[in-house]
Amino acid sequence: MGAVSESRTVVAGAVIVNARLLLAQRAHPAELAGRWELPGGKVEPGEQDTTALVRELREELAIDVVVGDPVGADVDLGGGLVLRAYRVNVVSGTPAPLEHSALRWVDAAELHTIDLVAADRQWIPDLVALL
Ligand code: DCM
Repeated sequence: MGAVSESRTVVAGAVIVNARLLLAQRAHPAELAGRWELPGGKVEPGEQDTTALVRELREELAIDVVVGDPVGADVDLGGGLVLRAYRVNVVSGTPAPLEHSALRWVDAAELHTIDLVAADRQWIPDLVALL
């Protein structure tokens, strides 16, 4: 029995290695398929953001990460969802697209040209500052 004002957080991870950012290509739903995002997913009720992001990146990319500082501002996705990004450092594994169509590493110039999902576009200046 949740309050009407309750919102659900979606966490996303900014993996940066050698001045390149890891992006993942969405496979679904149809309106987002083919567009690129910072990988992540929904925080479960009662779960911490950091725990959720570690879990999601293990499930989606087969990597273990340590979650760092937030990146940019929260983005209102509508429908009671709020999207939040964090820097993450890979501690083991090599990213593999277990749930995405593809992965790619982009530098700052490429980040401006890529077809990001709309919500993630708001972080471009913050991400460029980190690259
Ligand atoms: N989402 C997004 N940008 C991301 C990750 C997720 O806009 N980097 C959105 C897409 C969905 C919702 O969050 O509306 C839940 O994501 P998913 O379908 O991956 O669980």
